[in-house]
Amino acid sequence: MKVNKKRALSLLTGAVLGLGMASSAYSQASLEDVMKARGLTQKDLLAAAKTYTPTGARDEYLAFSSGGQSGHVIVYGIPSMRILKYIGVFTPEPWQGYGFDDESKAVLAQGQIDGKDIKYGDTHHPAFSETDGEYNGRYLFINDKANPRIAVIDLHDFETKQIVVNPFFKSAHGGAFVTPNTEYVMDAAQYAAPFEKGFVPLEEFNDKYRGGLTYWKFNDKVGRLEPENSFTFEMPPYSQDLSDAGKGPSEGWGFTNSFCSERYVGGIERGRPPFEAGCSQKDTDFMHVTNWKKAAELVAAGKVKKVNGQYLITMEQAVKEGIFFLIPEPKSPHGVDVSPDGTHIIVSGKLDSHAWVYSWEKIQKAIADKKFEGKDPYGVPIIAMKDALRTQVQVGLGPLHTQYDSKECVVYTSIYVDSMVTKWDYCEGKVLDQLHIHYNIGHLVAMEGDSASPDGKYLVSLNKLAIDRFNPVGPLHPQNHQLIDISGDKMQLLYDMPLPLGEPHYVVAIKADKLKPVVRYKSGWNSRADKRSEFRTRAGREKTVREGNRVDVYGTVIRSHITPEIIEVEEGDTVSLHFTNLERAQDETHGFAMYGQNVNLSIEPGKTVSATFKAEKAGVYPYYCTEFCSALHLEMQGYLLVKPKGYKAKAGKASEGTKYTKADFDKQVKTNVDTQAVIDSVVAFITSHNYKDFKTVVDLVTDATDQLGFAAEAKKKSEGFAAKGDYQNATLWAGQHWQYQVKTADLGLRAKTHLEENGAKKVK
Ligand code: K7E
Ligand code: CUA
Repeated sequence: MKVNKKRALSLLTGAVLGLGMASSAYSQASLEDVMKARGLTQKDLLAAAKTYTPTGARDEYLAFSSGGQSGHVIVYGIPSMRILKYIGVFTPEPWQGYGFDDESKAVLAQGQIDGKDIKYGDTHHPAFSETDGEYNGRYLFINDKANPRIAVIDLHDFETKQIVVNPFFKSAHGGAFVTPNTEYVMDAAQYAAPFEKGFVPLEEFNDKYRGGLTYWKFNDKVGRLEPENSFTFEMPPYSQDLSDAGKGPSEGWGFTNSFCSERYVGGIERGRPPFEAGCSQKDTDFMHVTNWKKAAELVAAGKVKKVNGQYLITMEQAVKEGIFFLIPEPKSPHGVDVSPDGTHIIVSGKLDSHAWVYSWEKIQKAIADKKFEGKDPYGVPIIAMKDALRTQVQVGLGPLHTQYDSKECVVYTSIYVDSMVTKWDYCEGKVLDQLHIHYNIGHLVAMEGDSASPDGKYLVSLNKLAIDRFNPVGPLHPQNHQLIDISGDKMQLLYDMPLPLGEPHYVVAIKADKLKPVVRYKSGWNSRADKRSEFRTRAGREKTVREGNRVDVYGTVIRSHITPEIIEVEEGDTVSLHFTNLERAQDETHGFAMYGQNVNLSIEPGKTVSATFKAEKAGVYPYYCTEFCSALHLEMQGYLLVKPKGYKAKAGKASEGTKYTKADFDKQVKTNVDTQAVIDSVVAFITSHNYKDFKTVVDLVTDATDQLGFAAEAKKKSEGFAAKGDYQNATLWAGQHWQYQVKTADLGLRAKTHLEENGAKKVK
């Protein structure tokens, strides 16, 4: 221990004197040597220069990717393609303590179906909240296709706050898509099913099975969806697919396509042709056009009935009110994408090599003139294709999704079967460029591509197969996101990024400077409920409260101790731990893990989290901090002692390892005086420079001042014990004084280095 202290101190001193590690081991190789050795071409170098992001530099865009079956959202930077975060959404995620603390368990519990915990989600489409059709950087929504749910992620802390379950559907693919001012989040069903719970035979498919489209009401002020103010359009059992909201002239309307308007019911094992045959017989399916503004007015006027706690607009009512229409669209379509100006809608059919461009002006006119070519079997008016279509463009085999460029009329469509991206002009109706990708592209995303003013610049191709692109890692391959430069006339493939976490279907990308996430919570914050926690605890106010068989521990964590360090309960007690992170410093998260109780918390600065469990078995349960938060992180530990019922402690003193004398105390005090000299010299350096011009340094100085305050308290305690001749406690508190000094010095040195590296000026 003594050796450690000396060594640590000498390192601190060395750093103060500028005796840092020598950095002389520069590689002598030239650029040409490296290119030769690694077999790189000029083109590779150009691509590298466009994506390489030097140490410490940041990305221009942040991409939010669905995590597919993982139920998560993946955040990465563009153009570096560096992964920054996995956000736990529909699935527990231990690093964030998501699904382990009481607060986040409550969020996941909102996603239960018929009382059952659903432990995964099949996430498909993330969508940003919008103001006037522009991403506002406040919220992200994402759907779960398998269990028809939508989650709300607050981008002020990148945490999932809410999960809602669709009260009618049994699957939902056509979400999440937001209206231009985030009034509603669209979510369309996929596989038709009865709206009621319980059994309905397939023989009644046409009559009792239904598709639909829910418009989830979003309350922007509190950042939550309001199921009680949301409404659903009942739709024919046509396997509704993707959706998109109108903008500009088409604002107030929504568009949803479908892929099995044949209403085929399979049964391959009964000798019937499979779904894939029966669902692709007709030459066209239907685009569904809905008027959500008028629907909202009907709801507000009390004209819509509530079913299952939500407004349900029946097909009959929708037809009668003139807010629901169908338009033929190419066979087995997939994407339906409204242009940034809201004047056109592009739909691609997987089994048609054309992209179809619809004109909102024509559709609107047909609706106004009540010009329909007929009705479907459910009485929904059908607008003739010729009365809605502007043009069809041959783009390649298996077109899926379309993204809009910043340049007018220019779009990019993913071509699944041909494994390529087709760049084309939908006004002129001609193909501009094609780029082969690897392999079988699904969605693609352009920067701010779903907004009213896309940025263009980069395109990411979300490929379904990776095959031979990466080092083999077994039969299950990673996904491959390919970065493409679209700033010029010709697309250029820049980079491959493997994504090993489910199959991401869609990504949305936002300008990074639109996001303003916090670095710490207000003290004692319940982040999931967005309010101060009733269990928040301040320094020095830690306590344990027993009420019958329930024990509530109000604790705190700070570098480098957990308070309390010893918790005693009785077998059979229900234990509820509540920990508040007292840190104000950036990135000083503490974890909390306990043996055998499934307790695993992430406690970011300011946060209060709880973990409730039953101490079923008598025993000893060590706990500790899981984040390497400081030099004495390993010592950030404690014991839960679960005593057998009726246990009586034996008389006698607790035995400890080492006894301390006055000589030990004096030695520690001398160390502390030396350390203080180091701190003083660092402080002198900092204050003699214009440190207030550096936000990072100001934060570090604030944190260091906090630590120094704790150091002063420990010093006082140590001196108090010394005055009473209790050198055991005096020495230990003097040691604690030194711990705080070391943290202070560490922060001070980080501040000093920052000033040196960033050209701070002397002010004296
Ligand atoms: Cu094409 Cu769910 Cu949008 Cu997959 S979906 S690719
Ligand atoms: Cu706190 Cu390690």
